[in-house]
Amino acid sequence: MSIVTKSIVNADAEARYLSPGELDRIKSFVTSGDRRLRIAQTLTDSRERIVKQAGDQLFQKRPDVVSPGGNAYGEEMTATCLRDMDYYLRLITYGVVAGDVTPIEEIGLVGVREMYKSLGTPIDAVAESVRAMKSVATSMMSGEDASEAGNYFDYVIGAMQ
Ligand SMILES: CCC1=C(C)/C(=C/C2=NC(=C\c3[nH]c(/C=C4\NC(=O)[C@H](C)[C@H]4CC)c(C)c3CCC(=O)O)/C(CCC(=O)O)=C2C)NC1=O
Repeated sequence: MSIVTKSIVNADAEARYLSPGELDRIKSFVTSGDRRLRIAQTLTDSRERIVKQAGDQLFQKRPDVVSPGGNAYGEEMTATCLRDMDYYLRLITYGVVAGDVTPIEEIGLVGVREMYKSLGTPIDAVAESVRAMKSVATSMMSGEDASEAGNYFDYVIGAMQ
């Protein structure tokens, strides 16, 4: 839910006008809109390159995951691993557009430890893949955009620690 919808739901539950604090938060959501949309556009346009380069970095850093016995060993499993990276990049674009990490959390982070544990996927290596995507993606952006975008990547990485 965006901050706009959330504020309206909260205010209406108490049959009151939006508070100064709520209006302030909505204002900052609106004024950061151009930046957030620009970031989402860059991530969307460059998704293939981001996933590919970050995947290469991950497999160089963690050759174990693509070696015999590794969770992403073999063409099909490696493709599934890259697909998961693409999933997280997509969820990050949702968060950036919403200006809120809730969609990332609800779609991709609730129960994620248990899920990867049951798949035998080392979650620290998934976190490493998101770190690599952050580095590739933010290198395509100006300083302030990079720092804003970085927050959403960090949120995902933090949830996987
Ligand atoms: C949008 C929300 C969402 C997420 C996040 C998601 C993740 C997800 N990753 C999966 C598998 C997998 N995920 C990986 C990923 C990796 N293995 C590694 O060693 C690497 C560290 C890593 C890549 C960075 C692999 C290799 C599998 C297949 C595991 C298997 O089938 O044994 C599966 C099991 C079912 C399937 O294969 O599709 C799910 C549900 N699905 C979703 O709908």
